[in-house]
Amino acid sequence: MNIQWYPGHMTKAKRAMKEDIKLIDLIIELVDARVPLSSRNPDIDELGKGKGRIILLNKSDLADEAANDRWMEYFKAKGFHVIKVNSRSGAGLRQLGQVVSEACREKIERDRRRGILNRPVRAMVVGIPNVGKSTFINSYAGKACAKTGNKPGVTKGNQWIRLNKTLELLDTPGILWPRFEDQSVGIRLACIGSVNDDILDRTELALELIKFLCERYPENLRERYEMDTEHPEEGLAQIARFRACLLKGGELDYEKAAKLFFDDFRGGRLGRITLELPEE
Ligand SMILES: Nc1nc2c(ncn2[C@@H]2O[C@H](COP(=O)(O)OP(=O)(O)OP(=O)(O)O)[C@@H](O)[C@H]2O)c(=O)[nH]1
Ligand SMILES: [Mg+2]
Repeated sequence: MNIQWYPGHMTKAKRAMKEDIKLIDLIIELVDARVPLSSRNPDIDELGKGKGRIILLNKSDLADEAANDRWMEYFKAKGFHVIKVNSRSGAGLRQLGQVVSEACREKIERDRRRGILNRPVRAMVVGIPNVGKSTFINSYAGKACAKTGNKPGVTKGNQWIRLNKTLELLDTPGILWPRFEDQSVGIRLACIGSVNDDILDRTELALELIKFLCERYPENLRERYEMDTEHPEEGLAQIARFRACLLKGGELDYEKAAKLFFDDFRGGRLGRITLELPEE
């Protein structure tokens, strides 16, 4: 499978990010807890040199709890401030204020030495498309300031949101990178809905995910679709039969089955699943 999605607004967004980085103190990077490594944009480390850094392990409610703990340890060991959150419910966000002051301690002290009191911390919220940046901002602000939606590419331009006297957040469009060196990264990002899947072969993608789940989470497939997980190559047909996805002539509608399957997976209806682990 060759997965690629780099629409024009992302080129613009990346340029804007390079400009805005001069104005900010802190980068709040959201990663998707189901794919914490594949969902990290390799450009951020370079771009964010010298800035405070916080990683939010978002959508942790959709990921395997044991895996979440391992990923927390992984990022801590790399020296990041990291919090496990669910931006939709707000779980975990209460810790953020404290972590922001820790991550910006140097800046706050520098300000104090120069006699600048109470200048707000300016943070840029970054991450790949659909990872939950705008949802996080709304949840943290306690009101709907930023537009959200369950598809990639909802936010098209930068928007400053002034939360309170101590923190200002910059919402940014999710960006990918022009080429995935490793196609398994592209596949994982497509599975979680960070790549526009109208341009993809959804049935092929579904087969990839079914294969993985048959190995790692067979119980989840059995429970949801009564699937015979010994035969992953038959998995999509089984889903089509189980959910009665039929074409006019009575043949199986694989395209529809794949769509239902991804809706189930992305909506957490297959249970809590993590697609990659730190040591892999
Ligand atoms: N279950 C769950 N869903 C979440 C969480 N955070 C965000 N979502 C959902 O994920 C979808 C995408 O959220 P957005 O906030 O629009 O994502 P974004 O990162 O701003 O996306 P772009 O603007 O396209 O880059 C929405 O349907 C949210 O409701 C979370 O922690 N848990
Ligand atoms: Mg957004």
